[in-house]
Amino acid sequence: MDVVTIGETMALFTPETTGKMRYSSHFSRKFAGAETNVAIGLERLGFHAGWISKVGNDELGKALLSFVRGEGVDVSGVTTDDQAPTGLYFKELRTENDVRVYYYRAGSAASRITPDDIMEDYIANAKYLHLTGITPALSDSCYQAVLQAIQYAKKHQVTIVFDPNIREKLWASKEKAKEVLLQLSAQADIVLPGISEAKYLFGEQKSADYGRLFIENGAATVILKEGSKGAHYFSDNASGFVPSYPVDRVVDPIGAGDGFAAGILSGLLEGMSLERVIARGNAIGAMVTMVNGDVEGLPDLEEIAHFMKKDKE
Ligand code: KDG
Repeated sequence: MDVVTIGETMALFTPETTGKMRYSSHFSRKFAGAETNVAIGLERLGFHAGWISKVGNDELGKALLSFVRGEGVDVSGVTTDDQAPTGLYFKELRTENDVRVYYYRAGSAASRITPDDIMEDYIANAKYLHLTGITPALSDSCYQAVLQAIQYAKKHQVTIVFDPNIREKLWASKEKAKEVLLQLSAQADIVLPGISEAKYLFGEQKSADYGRLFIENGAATVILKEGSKGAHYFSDNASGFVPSYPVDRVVDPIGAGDGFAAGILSGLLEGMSLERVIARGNAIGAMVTMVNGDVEGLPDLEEIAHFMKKDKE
């Protein structure tokens, strides 16, 4: 396994028309979750990812599992919970610049992931452990499961990549969110915050100061995303900025950060330089925004090469 990830994937409903969702009566049903977005992104690029989760013993859980399996992700670490349903998520595309998400996931099957669901061998056999700040926000048992995974990763020298993915709706308070996300950022080798997330965690600072603060907090490498502009990187001995790629039209920005993470992980697995790794992450993030759905715009290697080359012409 190249990468193992842990988290919740939900049935995603998107209205077929834009505007206020209250007037929509037709929805398309897709599946999405930050962690499987990354895992599917990696599979498209020719790598192998495994996903640890729980789904409900219901129709959406079965469909979700076969969708993720069908994309090539290893789902042997996913169990079915008879006591709780698969979570739901609605994505309201009001306008191009106003996308809102609504969760119906409290008490979902995935929120019942526990440390017992984390298999030591499964983590030990991966090269990277990908974690997000979403999973620890789902419940205390999910938080404990994440800590368990970190412990196994450290024991077996598996590199930890952490994307804070701050979802304020899921946290009881900003203080709790900050405490947990800083704790997890400190455990990670590579942290992938967005600039607004860095601000959430450290207050208003200059980009270079965010890099320093994450490194002082414990990370070895920080890749700070600045949306459509590109990303800054910081490590003990290097720092820089890699610009992003122009986008024809943003259709749906949700999932771009996960595409970015898939690009970063795939580039690292290929042994690329940090600058090339980030260029690929930027390109995939940009490509994801041009397609409706979290995973539908994730490219394969040929598509990504074409997109990156087009920008140079
Ligand atoms: O990054 C995209 C995710 O936000 C989306 O897939 C839903 O996992 C999700 C979440 O918890 O917000």
